[in-house]
Amino acid sequence: MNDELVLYTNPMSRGRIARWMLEEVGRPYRAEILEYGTTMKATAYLGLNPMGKVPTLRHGETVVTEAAAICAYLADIFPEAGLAPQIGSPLRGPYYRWMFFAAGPVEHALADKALGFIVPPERRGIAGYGSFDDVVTVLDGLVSQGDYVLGATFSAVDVYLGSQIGWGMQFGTIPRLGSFERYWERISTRPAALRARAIDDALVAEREAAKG
Ligand SMILES: N[C@@H](CCC(=O)N[C@@H](CS)C(=O)NCC(=O)O)C(=O)O
Repeated sequence: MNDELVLYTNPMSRGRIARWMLEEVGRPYRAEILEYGTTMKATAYLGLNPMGKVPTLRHGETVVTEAAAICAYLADIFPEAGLAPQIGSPLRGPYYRWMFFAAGPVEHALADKALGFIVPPERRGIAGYGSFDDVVTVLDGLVSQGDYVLGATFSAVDVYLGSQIGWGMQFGTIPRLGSFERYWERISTRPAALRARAIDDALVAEREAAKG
């Protein structure tokens, strides 16, 4: 059976989240670097991800798109990495809860923030995330109650949600609250996170050097 892991990514993209997760899992994988507007929109790649976006993970014949789904898939398919609570564990509910909260309301809220879109107060009932401030308040409480989202144990939800918080602070779409800074410091200094960042940073540097 072909069970090769291939990450389709660009070093300046959410593909960094998937690479971090792959490094946490610790299995060999190969990365294919795609370019914005060209190879990402080529017919061959649209067959894998019709959105023409990165990241995409291919595991043998299985194709997974969406950074959150890639994190959840890898955690489940490689349980020995200990990155997701087992089904039946009392932590499985909170794990789903915060993974989906991060992939839906949080991603939406941060994208709207970056685009300068503010939900009119009288329409908050329609927006799944309510208001940007509500999302920040919930996240502040979440990362203040323990070392990780699930308390004492690091999991795939920290890779995904943590990336949104960390890169949100870097891009100025999320406030630099003390709780966020401390949480990001805790998770982004993990060996797997450092390895992933070094690989993508080196790819960015190579591309800058090639441009001259
Ligand atoms: N919800 C998707 C978002 C993916 C996404 O928007 N990726 C951006 C890079 S961060 C992209 O590929 N943009 C290229 C394009 O839309 O042409 C995920 O979480 O994977």
